[in-house]
Amino acid sequence: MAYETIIVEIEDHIALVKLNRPDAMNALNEQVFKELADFLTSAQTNDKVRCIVITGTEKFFAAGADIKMMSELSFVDAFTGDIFSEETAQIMRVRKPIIAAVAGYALGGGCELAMLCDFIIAGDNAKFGQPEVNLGIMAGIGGTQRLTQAVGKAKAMDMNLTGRFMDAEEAERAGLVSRVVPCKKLMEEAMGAAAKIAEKSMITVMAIKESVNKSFEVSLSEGLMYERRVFNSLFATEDQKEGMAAFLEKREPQFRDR
Ligand code: DAK
Repeated sequence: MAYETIIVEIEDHIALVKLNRPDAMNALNEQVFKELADFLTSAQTNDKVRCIVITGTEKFFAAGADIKMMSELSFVDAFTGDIFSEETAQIMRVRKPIIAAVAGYALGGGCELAMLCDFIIAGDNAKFGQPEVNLGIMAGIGGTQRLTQAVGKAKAMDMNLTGRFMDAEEAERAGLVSRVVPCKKLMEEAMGAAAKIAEKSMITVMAIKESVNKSFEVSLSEGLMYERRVFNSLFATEDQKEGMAAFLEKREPQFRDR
């Protein structure tokens, strides 16, 4: 599939995906989600990709779903078309790690896309928000769910009901983002984090991602049991032997994803 709304570069086992609708502040339409889902699904089986970074520009990650596209939708269109649902499901099925590198606006569907990633690194000019309420609609891809899990009820209600934006500092304090760095250093930081992940055992990395995500779906006791079972299973890998041998021999491990 040739992409028009995203630009993909793969280097050193990192796929850098840039949202590319600059005239509309990277507003998300069906084409963007289809292209993103297509690439991320293909990355799953591409040995050249061990970690993915999704980003926008220095001024905007994405200013939300495309309001022009949505403005003419009827209830029947929205209900039967069920836009974005298959693509977001596909993105959720990606087992390789995905980092969102967010500078500037991440609003509405843009904030939700960032939250679909495994973690968010923010530039100090980042602004997060769920301003759908100003348009007479509400969040529809996790802005009332994932945001609440990330920042708690008080801030999620505040952001969804008032439509106010949260700056990078507040987002870090609230647990929405993992790190805040000066905007100019954002890509260096995000690519550095991706490089660290890319050098680990892919089996271990995918097991960790799956296990953390499990915590959102099941009770604590079930989650702990799941974690224990996966932990035990990693002792069947060559990479566990290599990782521990390397530590004891005071050298860098050479993981082979076996
Ligand atoms: N859609 C379309 N175009 C947008 C846009 C958007 N979300 N955001 C910005 N643009 C366009 C503007 O129309 C403008 O285009 P031109 O007039 O130059 O042609 C250009 O980008 C620059 O925007 P501004 O002139 O407004 O720039 P400012 O710096 O003054 O303001 C801003 C930046 C980000 C504060 C402002 O543009 C803004 O408030 N944008 C809208 C933010 C917003 O309301 N986002 C939420 C959209 S609703 C669904 C699930 C989820 C969703 C939908 C469906 N289903 C499951 C079905 C999600 C909904 C949303 O995200």
